[in-house]
Amino acid sequence: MFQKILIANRGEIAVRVIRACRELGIKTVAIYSDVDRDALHVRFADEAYGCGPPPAAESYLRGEAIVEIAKACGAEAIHPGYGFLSENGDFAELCEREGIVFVGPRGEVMRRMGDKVTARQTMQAADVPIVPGTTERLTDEEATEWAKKIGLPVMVKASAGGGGKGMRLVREESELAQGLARARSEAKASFGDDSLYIEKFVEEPRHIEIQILADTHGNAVHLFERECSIQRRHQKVIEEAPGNGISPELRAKMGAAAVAAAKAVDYVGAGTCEFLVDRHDDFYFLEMNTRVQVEHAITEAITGVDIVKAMIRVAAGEPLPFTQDDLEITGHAIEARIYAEDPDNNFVPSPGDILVYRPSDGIGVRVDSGVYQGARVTVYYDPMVAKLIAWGRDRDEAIERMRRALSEFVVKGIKTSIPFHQKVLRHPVFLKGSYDTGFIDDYMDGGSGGAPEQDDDDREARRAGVLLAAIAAYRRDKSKATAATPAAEGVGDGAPWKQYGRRAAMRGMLR
Ligand code: MV4
Repeated sequence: MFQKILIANRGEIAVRVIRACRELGIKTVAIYSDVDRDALHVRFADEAYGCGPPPAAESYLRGEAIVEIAKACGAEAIHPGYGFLSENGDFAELCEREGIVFVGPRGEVMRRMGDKVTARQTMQAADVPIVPGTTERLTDEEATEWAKKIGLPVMVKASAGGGGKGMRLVREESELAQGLARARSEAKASFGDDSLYIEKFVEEPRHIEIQILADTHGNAVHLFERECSIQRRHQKVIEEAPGNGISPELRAKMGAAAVAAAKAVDYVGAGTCEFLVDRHDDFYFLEMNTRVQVEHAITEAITGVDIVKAMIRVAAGEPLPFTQDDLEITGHAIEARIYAEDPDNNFVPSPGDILVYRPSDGIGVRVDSGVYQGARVTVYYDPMVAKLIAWGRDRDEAIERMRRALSEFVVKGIKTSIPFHQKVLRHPVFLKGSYDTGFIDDYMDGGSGGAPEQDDDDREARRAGVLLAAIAAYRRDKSKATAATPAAEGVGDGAPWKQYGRRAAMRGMLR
């Protein structure tokens, strides 16, 4: 096992990795930019070194400087967390050349998955179902021909894209030329690569992803699925594990597909296969994330597996300590990503000093924070300040715990997304678990808190029908369930964190 690891990241994920290292008896090295000198991850680490000015390109993205720090302080491995250098194949190879273990798959594997056309070819060869469409880089003429062959609507996607960047929906033949031109110029500007491919548009899909773990001895397992359909502008807001209404058969099929994907590329470490699931329960590979993900904690909650420790162990050459048959799902977990954003003002970032910070606690609650009372949230990095994870024996209990935990969570000095989470956690469609990736646009006004965005009339009408049915079903369920769930309504209502703040202030607890 390693003696010392450098964590090439900041915030809650750096703290998460440091915690895993501490349990494994590994010394930790943090790096920090000039605005992060007093950050939580620096306080948690055994050693810390400055890596440059605030912009990430001049600090957390300086691969060569980071490898030099690792070599100078005697760290044998680098854990990249998520974001920053975590999916940079060149950085993984730089580490390898310099004799430092990169905690993750080989650079070649990251590049293969990072390029979506190559990823689709790889998955097709491994018999993993992909969204029907093309598996080559297309000229405009080829794209037009294929769009007609596949049948509209289609998605035009950038091969270098992912996560919703460089993507265009084309519903009519007359929109095709413009869709192609826009996707191509956006891809060129964002990625310096304007290769495009086309997929059949999957209507009202759910985002279901499978967590995998693989070691250097040829073992690969899946840790079941997470449902991440509650997204706003391709940013996940709430995730749950397991997914809603995923049958054991579908789970087994998707798990086997994800393991086949991992084996096809000799994957090592933690990874995630993202799938779209349509209303017939057909599933299609979208992309593979070759890093630990923000939402890994809900999988930890339902499996008991410490994913970050596992990825460090396999990076050190140890075999996975369990087989697929050892793994099972216990209960249900939900994560709310708490962002320093103002949900009443179109989610604009809300930087500032955290004047009061009292995270939730108690049975079934986990908080992974990147901040503390007195810390400053700057505009330089991702505005996620904490993850709140609630576990329950079943989904209803997880929801009740999440509502209770959201009502306890106190953050003052900056705005947070907590009030938005409280609204989602009370919405009948969410409670029913019958949502897809359109949830926030269709039911939460796109999250804007204002007028609903213009939408297809037809879809609106269909949605209205679904909503009325859901509310009726919710009322029926609730009248049946009131005895069992007396605190379901009311706990998270109003603005309880203000009450907590006021009471605390009256007791003289606030400075
Ligand atoms: C799609 C799709 C429908 N059909 N591809 C968005 C992010 C990127 N990972 C892929 N995305 C989508 N690709 C086809 N062929 C719908 C989406 C999509 C989506 C996917 C997952 C989670 C949220 C989403 C929100 C809007 C669109």
